[in-house]
Amino acid sequence: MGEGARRLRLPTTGSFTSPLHAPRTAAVLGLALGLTFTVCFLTGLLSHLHQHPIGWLTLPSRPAGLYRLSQGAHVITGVASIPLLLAKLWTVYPHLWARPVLASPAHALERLSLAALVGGSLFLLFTGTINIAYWYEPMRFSFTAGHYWAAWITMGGLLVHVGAKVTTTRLALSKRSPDRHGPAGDGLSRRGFLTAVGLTSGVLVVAIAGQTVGALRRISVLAPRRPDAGPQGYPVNRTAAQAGIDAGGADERRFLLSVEGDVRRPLTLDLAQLRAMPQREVTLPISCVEGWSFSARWTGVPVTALLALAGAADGSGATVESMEAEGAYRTSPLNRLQARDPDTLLALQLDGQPLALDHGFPLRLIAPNRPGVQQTKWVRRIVVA
Ligand code: HEM
Ligand SMILES: Nc1nc2c(c(=O)[nH]1)N[C@H]1C(S)=C(S)[C@@H](COP(=O)(O)O)O[C@H]1N2
Ligand SMILES: [Mo]
Repeated sequence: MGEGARRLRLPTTGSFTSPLHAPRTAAVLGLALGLTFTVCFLTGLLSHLHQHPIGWLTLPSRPAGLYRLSQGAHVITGVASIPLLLAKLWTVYPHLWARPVLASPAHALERLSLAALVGGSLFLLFTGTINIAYWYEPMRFSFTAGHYWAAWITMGGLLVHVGAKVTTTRLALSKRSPDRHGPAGDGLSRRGFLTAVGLTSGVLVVAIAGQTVGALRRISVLAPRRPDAGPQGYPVNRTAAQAGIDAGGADERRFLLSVEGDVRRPLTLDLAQLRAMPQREVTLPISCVEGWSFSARWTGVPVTALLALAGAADGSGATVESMEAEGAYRTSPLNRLQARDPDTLLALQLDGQPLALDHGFPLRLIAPNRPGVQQTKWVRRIVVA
């Protein structure tokens, strides 16, 4: 090895003299990544809490558009992180040649945390990206479980890394920093490099944000979903055909909704009876966990009215069930705040027209501040708990 290394002339950290590898460049990129990862982590945790509710924490049904904003921000800041992370790794890779490899137990711990940080970051950005691109083959594991645990591991690594680098970062960014202007090399300047990285992130953001920001939909060439393309002018995630629902299954004349469980008067209502009840109109978004969303006008029967009619106790929650035979989106929970919100509807209409079969005809749930996966389509039963 000694002979080989001498012949190959391995570099040392000192062989890299460009200001693009200097601590100041790493510090600027590190701060940007610290910000985007913190946004991703907090918005990701919120999404997790919606889908894995914990007993003592009842999520509010307001503000109505909060989940839309939060999950939209998750995917946008996540995508913006891709060029930032690649640039950061390139800036600091000369440290791979630092010797000795492990100087002390503390140093070994710091290296271990870096493995968690770098591995976890690459894993999160990769799995997140292929998920929103509908490329599932490389994932032989549950996306949410893998992505969720990787987020904790990454943020743990990030915390140790921030602790280890806070002094260096302060110094590198201060006015007195020796590498403030860097050695005047003849290559790309630090400012040029950081501008190029920032612009790449900006272009990616504009290219994807149209899946949730309507004004950008025409220029967002990478947006997996357009907010205006689909039946009735809105996108669909799983179609009725994919969910195994045919027009026969959703037959108007045979359709019956039941409200049962912990109620004094179990109900069975047909469509004529539902249409005869007082109707409410709300403007609410569908906000998919994948970050795309659209807002629309929905008309239907408030769930509170049905619960009152059935004699459910105040403060009950409920499970909403689809006529879909199986699948992860067949049912969704309404906590007591969501069940009691006057805007939580079983919708019969979208923008004044009967729902298209793909949007959940004859009856779908629409409720404020909720992930799209919980806006159950083809609703057949409400079970009060
Ligand atoms: C390109 C970057 C990223 C994309 C496109 C992305 C995408 C997604 C998507 C689509 C979900 C929803 C999964 C579902 O409920 O089915 C999600 C959840 C989540 N993401 Fe990301 N993500 C990215 C980066 C990150 C990063 C950097 C972090 C943490 C620092 C993170 C943490 C989380 C967490 C904690 C969840 C919740 C998982 C759960 O519900 O159990 N993500 N992400
Ligand atoms: N029964 C049922 N409901 C469902 C789904 C489904 O596959 N089956 N997909 C969910 C998902 S993931 C989203 S984002 C929204 C999308 O609603 P849309 O298809 O009307 O746009 O419906 C939700 N409701
Ligand atoms: Mo979704």
